[in-house]
Amino acid sequence: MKRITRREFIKIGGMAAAGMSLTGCDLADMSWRVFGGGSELDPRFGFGGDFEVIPTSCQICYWGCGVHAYRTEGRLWKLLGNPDDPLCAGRLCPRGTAGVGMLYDEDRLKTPLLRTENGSSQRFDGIAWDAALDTAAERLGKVIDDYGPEGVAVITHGKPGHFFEHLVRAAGSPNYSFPSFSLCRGARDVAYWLTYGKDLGSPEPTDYENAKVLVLMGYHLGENMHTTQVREFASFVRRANEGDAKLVVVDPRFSIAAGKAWKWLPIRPVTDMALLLAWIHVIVHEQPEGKPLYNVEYIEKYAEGFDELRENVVPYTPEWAWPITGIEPGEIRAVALELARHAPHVLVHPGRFSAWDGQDTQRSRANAILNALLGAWGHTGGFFVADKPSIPGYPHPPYAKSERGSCDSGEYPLAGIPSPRNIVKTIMTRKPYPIKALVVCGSNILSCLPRTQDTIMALDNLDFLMVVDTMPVEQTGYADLVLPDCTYLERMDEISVKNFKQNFITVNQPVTDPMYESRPGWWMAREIGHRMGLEEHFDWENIEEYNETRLAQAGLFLKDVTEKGILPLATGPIFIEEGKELTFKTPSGKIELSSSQLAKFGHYPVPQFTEMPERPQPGYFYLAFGRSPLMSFSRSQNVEMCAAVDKGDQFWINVDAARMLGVHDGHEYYLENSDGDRTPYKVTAKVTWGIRPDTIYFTHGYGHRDKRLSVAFGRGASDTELISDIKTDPIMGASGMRGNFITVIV
Ligand SMILES: Nc1nc2c(c(=O)[nH]1)N[C@H]1C(S)=C(S)[C@@H](COP(=O)(O)OP(=O)(O)OC[C@H]3O[C@@H](n4cnc5c(=O)[nH]c(N)nc54)[C@H](O)[C@@H]3O)O[C@H]1N2
Ligand SMILES: Nc1nc2c(c(=O)[nH]1)N[C@H]1C(S)=C(S)[C@@H](COP(=O)(O)OP(=O)(O)OC[C@H]3O[C@@H](n4cnc5c(=O)[nH]c(N)nc54)[C@H](O)[C@@H]3O)O[C@H]1N2
Ligand code: SF4
Ligand SMILES: [Mo]
Repeated sequence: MKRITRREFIKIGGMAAAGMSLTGCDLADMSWRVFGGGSELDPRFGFGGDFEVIPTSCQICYWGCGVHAYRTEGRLWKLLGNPDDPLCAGRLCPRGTAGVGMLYDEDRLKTPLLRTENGSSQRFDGIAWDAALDTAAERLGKVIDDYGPEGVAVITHGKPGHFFEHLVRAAGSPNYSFPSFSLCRGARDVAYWLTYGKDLGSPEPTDYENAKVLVLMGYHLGENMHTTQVREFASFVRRANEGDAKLVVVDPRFSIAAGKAWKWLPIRPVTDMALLLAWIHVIVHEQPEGKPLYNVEYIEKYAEGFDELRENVVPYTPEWAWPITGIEPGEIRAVALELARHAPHVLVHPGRFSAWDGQDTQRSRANAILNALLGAWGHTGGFFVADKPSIPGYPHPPYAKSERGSCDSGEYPLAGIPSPRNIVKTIMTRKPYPIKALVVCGSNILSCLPRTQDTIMALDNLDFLMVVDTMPVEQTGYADLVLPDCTYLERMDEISVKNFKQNFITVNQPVTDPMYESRPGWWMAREIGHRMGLEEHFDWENIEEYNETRLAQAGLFLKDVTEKGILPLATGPIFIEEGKELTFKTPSGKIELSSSQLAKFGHYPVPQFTEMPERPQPGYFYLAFGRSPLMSFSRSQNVEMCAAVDKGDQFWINVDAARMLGVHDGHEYYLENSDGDRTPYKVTAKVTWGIRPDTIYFTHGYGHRDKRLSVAFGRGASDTELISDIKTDPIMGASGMRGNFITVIV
């Protein structure tokens, strides 16, 4: 990775000791707390310990499961699922349980840190909060004076990032961005919004618990660990084992889910669009039993654009798709027939991580269209349609309109917000205008953004980089100011209004006081806002008042949420079978099989297939990546309990491919992409038949380089550092990350 000169990466040795004491924290006896409590000690099963139980909500990923935190002698002992929570129904995933380890992680950021120059070297000094907040306000204010409000940008994910987004927008900048959009599910959500007038959001409104046929395409449930989905999936698999349902898994790798499947279709990577189009072709053009396979009544009642769609997919036969995808026509037809036979109680899962190959909105459109042809939207076993609860936002004054617009506003009118990648590009190129200050909160931009080398170069162009984080992840080493957020277990955040089968409100609340000198992000944003003269936008005293005010607008009280951690809301019917009337907020008021919006903006209104022009050279492989069940993105690798169990720091390679290259199971190797970017550490080979010979797989979030992360440092590879070839979606700017080829250095 290219190192820079001006913004020197500050290593552990460069950190001054001031303010680094371990105030109020005794970590010596932590291990028994993490490892010791077996289920026989679980207070829920009768252990008579002296515990307080605090209902809160997990923020290790953004599913936001309800948690019961068990506290004893002022310390957190255990985290269990809140049985009243409609999402987790009382069971957390392993990452959620490991929140104890995050709270008591000794490597946490402990005090505000300021970059200082000392002759030719730079270092961090621990500074007091007042000085840190003054510095933040002054440096952000200076960039606004010199370059206008658009010169400040923010990249955030989850809570409390929202308050920093608010800070930057209150200051007049439209440059706020989330990795959860254009690096994750944005393309899928735009596609569903174009098709049904409603995005899928999170949690997804899928009902595979009741599906008769479930198709997972690049969606590796069981490794991808959102609790609700795994629970529903387990119940689906039970039915499948009893012969009542069928699972189809499309994945170049024999995933956990593939192991439960009726059919595993090991597709050639990034050719899923061809498979979807072939399924659509069969469903609208073939009549093996003498009648149409699509849901004629449903399409006539709810959809428009069918003729244009039918015309469009004439060439996309299973025979056409076979050489592209590697999946035989008989297999393609068998799945299409099974779907049609059980429609509308079927689901071709829309997936979540959809930033693949530059045709992501169109591929997700093909998925949305296929589901519409089967009538899945609104039916049990397909998608439920729960109206969103209306809890107004905080009534702060409107944001000033930016004259210049966001840094990519002209480019992707259907996206609504700029992509993090375009913020980085703008910082690098100063086009259309300079961005000179960046705030990062709750996102790890060196792990989530492809072309790490660009990101690091861009950081060097900034006058001010402020990172709000809990851990000394590598990006903090490039910051001018590092602000230590407390963990979700030490603070309250903004309420979450969840739109699910049962709508509800939840909130996280402190289980312990903030450790060390850490403080809640909402407090930092408010303090900085006041120092920047934005008091009108921060006219609340604290987070409780903020939440109270929001809830009062809907006649609700915060204590009703904090008491049980969950406040159920009226939901109404969610399936056609229950009397749900379907309406669609598309321009035509119908499901748009042919999208008028896409046509308006000069895109194909119906999906077309464009093959990725490159294929791997001999000795190179498609780079596939995914989740480890024990890890949340790049954020739990330093939790000892997760690291002790996880085998995510391995790469999968096919037996034949390994033999060809001379790679041996269990041995360690460097990985390198076709641009010569190499992993900094060796990674262990897992030689297996469970992956296509043209593909290498490993899990995302590894390859931490900062020595201050004593557990994570030096383990595994970073997929991000190997992704140099970004395939940008022309419709909404997703940064497609599945277009790179890699090899093993033997
Ligand atoms: N444990 C855990 N669970 C999580 C998260 C986490 O960090 N940890 N994060 C959550 C979030 S935000 C998201 S977005 C989701 C992401 O989870 P998913 O939406 O499931 O996405 P990925 O993790 O990218 O999926 C990887 C799967 O796709 C396969 N794959 C790779 N290339 C292709 C291809 O071209 N075609 C097909 N058909 N398959 C391919 C891989 O082999 C792998 O099995 O997970 C969520 N759940
Ligand atoms: N190469 C590659 N890139 C990807 C993906 C991939 O699979 N491969 N997945 C994509 C997807 S689906 C997503 S959703 C994004 C996720 O991208 P990010 O949201 O950037 O995810 P993380 O890597 O977990 O980074 C979270 C950061 O927040 C910090 N943090 C944790 N808790 C707190 C807190 O309470 N407060 C504050 N202030 N900080 C906290 C962590 O220490 C970490 O530095 O990445 C995307 N990028
Ligand atoms: S799925 Fe796991 S990590 Fe995510 S919120 Fe739920 S318990 Fe926490
Ligand atoms: Mo994501």
